[in-house]
Amino acid sequence: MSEKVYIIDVESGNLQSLANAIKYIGSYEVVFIRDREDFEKHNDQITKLFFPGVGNFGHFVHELSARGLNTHIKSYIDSGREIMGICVGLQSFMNSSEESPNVPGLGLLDFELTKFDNHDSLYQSKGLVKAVPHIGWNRNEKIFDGPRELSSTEALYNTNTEDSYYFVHSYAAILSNDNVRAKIEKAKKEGWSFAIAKYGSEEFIACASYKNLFATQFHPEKSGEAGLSIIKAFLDGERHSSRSQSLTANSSGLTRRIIACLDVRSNDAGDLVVTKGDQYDVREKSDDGANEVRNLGKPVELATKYYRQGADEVTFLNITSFRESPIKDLPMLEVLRKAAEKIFVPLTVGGGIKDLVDPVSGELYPAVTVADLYFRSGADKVSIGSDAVRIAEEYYASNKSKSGKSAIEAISARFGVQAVVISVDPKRKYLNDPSQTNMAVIEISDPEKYGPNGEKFCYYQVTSQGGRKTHELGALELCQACEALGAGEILLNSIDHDGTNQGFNFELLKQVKGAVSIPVIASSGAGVPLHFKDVFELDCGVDAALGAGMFHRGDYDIASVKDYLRENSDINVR
Ligand code: 1PR
Repeated sequence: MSEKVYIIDVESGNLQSLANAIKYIGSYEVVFIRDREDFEKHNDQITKLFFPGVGNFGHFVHELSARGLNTHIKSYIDSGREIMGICVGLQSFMNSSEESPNVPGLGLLDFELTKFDNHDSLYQSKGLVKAVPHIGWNRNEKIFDGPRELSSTEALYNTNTEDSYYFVHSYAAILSNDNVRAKIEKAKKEGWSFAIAKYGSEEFIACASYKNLFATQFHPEKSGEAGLSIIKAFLDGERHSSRSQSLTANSSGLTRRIIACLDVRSNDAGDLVVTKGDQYDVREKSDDGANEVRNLGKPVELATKYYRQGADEVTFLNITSFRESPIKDLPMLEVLRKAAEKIFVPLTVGGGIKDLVDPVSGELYPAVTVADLYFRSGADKVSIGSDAVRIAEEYYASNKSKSGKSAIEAISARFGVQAVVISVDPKRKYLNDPSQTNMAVIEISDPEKYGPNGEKFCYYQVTSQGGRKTHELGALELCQACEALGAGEILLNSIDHDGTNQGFNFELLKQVKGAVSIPVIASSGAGVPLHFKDVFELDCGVDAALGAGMFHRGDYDIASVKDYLRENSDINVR
């Protein structure tokens, strides 16, 4: 009979991935504990409890107490049984968070969580702004078992200083001053173990452990094989482990992410396929006029292949979902569910995230419900395209006031800013004179790049509905509005570069990256590994880069792009 493992579920995000990871590791049965009654029903049998959370600290802690779970969790810990906290789970063990003033945490650790600082001297010295949230793969700088620092061949529940793990958070227990450092030293003497990681020049607690309690700020269930081995060590009760030799470590710090993107839609036979357009046109040009949708393979198969090749994230864009309700779009949910059973890196899904009215019943499904459906199927982030344009237009029309009701605000309030990506589909619009628009204009420096009529200026005009509808709004203005409303990341496409294999759009990337302080993913135009080197060496500090066609056609695989970066640059990759 399979052993039962329990997960606290206060509906704060993608818990399916954790359940999938546990089932992948061994023959475990996963039971979700949603409230006090569930806890009381199973209490006597629980010996391994996972305590995961994403999103807003206050919302999470409030849900724990509203569901009558906080006192049960505390007495469970006091009873000496094993518990593993993840992300906001770890955070809730602290006293409080700047994110939600006046909301007390469980108070097991005497720290206050604070927000990472955009104005970090390490970034400023290179003329950059540090993107917050801290999203991506990072390493532990040091691990302490009590006061003793572990060597590079030792590990705490397999957590070591050489593998990279997936972090996604804006707040942390940051070692900001002597007072906080003194608290860490005191806790170490009392028997607490800590892993310390670094974002820019800010050190923070990446793991904490005391007797039967172990907690990580990163997501082991999203950290590939390295993360799965941590969950396994916890399940096996292996607190101390050692490696026969140390691994070949990456250079220190946050890595640049390589993302594989799969544009998914139904072909003319009704099958869900991965497709890829040239400047958003996904139909083959054929002499017989059939012009079928380009079919590059099956979504789950391709995504799994990219995971095995070392993709840091996988993005699915349901490129025609604006025509139909995703509530009815069950094949796409099935794609996500199946992908999440085998892929243990972050999954993003986009397409049709907005308030929806069911065409048959007339019932309203708010965007947050649509997003919840995707999170429950295994997504870690949702990407909003067309609706973000509408929301930004409303934001400017109302003199930058926030209604609190838009999809961006509602989803980030419930699931955290890190869960909301904005997918931008801009197209270059040439201008003779900057006064022709109110948008921020770029002066084109290279005469060879002047417009067809010698235009020396341009701006990037946003589109919606897969490039079909243009709007009197610039990419920069769209991204700034979305950041103000609570978006956590920008996926910056370029219709001009999409499918051209000529490299990323530097002009656009520099303009947008210089105007926001959330991470920006470069997208559109990658054709060879050199293009990734070029975009990461760009002086604006792009956080991640995405490729589609070059991977789908098999021109290059993800591992060969990373090998190329390791061999030909100082760019840090996982
Ligand atoms: O508007 O919220 O329903 O979301 C729809 C989503 O589908 C948006 O994210 C939009 O970008 C995307 N989309 C809609 N139509 C298309 C199309 O191609 N006809 N795909 C489309 C956009 C662009 C990139 C692509 C990169 C890299 N795909 O994601 O993967 O350009 O390509 P490359 O490396 O081959 O150059 P909503």
